[in-house]
Amino acid sequence: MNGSNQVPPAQRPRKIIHIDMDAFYAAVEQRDFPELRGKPVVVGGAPNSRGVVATCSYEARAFGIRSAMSAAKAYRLCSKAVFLRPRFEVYRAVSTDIRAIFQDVTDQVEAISLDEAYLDVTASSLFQGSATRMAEEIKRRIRELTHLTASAGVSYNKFLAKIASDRHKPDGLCLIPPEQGRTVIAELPIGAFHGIGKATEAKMLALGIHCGRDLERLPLATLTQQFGKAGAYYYRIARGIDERPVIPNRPRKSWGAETTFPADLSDKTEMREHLAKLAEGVLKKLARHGLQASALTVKVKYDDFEQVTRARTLGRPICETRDVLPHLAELLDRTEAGSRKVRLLGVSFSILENAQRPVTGQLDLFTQG
Ligand code: DCP
Ligand code: MG
Repeated sequence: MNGSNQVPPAQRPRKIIHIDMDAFYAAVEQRDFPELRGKPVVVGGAPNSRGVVATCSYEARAFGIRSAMSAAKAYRLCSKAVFLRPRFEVYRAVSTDIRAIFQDVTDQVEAISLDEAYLDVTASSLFQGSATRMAEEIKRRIRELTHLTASAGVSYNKFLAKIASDRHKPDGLCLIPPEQGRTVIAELPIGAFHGIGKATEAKMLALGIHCGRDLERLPLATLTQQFGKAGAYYYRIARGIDERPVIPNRPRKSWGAETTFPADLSDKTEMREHLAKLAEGVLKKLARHGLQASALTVKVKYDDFEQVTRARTLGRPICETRDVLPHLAELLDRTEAGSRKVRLLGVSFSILENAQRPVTGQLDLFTQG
């Protein structure tokens, strides 16, 4: 092999993908309530409250409504917007689904929030190592599984991958290759730098720094003098250097689901059915993550809000819902459910291990088509 143009791994640029869902909470609401599609939708506090906007649909953004704005101001900007309270359980469920998709690509996943994650795919050989095609596939699978769109950015570090995912929103895919990194940063308005907040932006503008190019002109000493420790970060970012690693989130030790009922339950058969449904949902999720559990916990909240849990370890992996049904029933029997009314039931599975699954099971998702 001719080694002359082979770059040693440590110097080879990394391949980082940043994924960010579009108008996340609002898009989930428009998905679940089709009558909201095409309309300005604001998710957050009530317009007549002191609450704030968590997010809003793109239609609402056209009126100038933004995240973190007071709901009252959002109402002034667009009184015909539909104002909704957030449904966090639904957003969390979507988040779990998209994280499972990321895990199919690599275990080097750092989730930043419910709707946002960085993936380091440098070592991944899927699609002959094409990070752009991996990002396309992730977007396709997110759409298929959740009926929502995500935007993806591909670059050689976290800073640029995030800039890239923002560029072609919504439903965007943008690659910033190493040779373009510095140009993109040079042209970037200073307020668009992630990590530069409103106060720093104002200070930079006062110093005559309007874009990346202006920032790059300043010597390190001036930057640290003006901005302290952050100065060194700005100095490097201005040159397209960001060595922050993708730090995979620690695996969770347990997974669960619970339901609060609109009316308290007193019938145990009904309770067992609910537990079975909850267990089935969680087991499906575990399977998608390639995980198996060997212990389960049932949670019961009585109508007076007192809460108890009952747990059991089965010395073997749990795969099928039908295997856990007798245990769910037994755990429920060890509570006072039935003689006391129940307002909430929950099931969680713990002691997770990676399921033995064939490697091709993972690759299949990507080799077709
Ligand atoms: N969020 C929030 N409060 C904020 C910002 C965001 O509660 N100040 C929530 C609501 C968003 C979600 O986090 O839906 C994701 O935040 P993003 O910044 O990614 O915003 P969106 O996904 O809503 O829109 P975009 O399409 O710009 O990513
Ligand atoms: Mg988003």
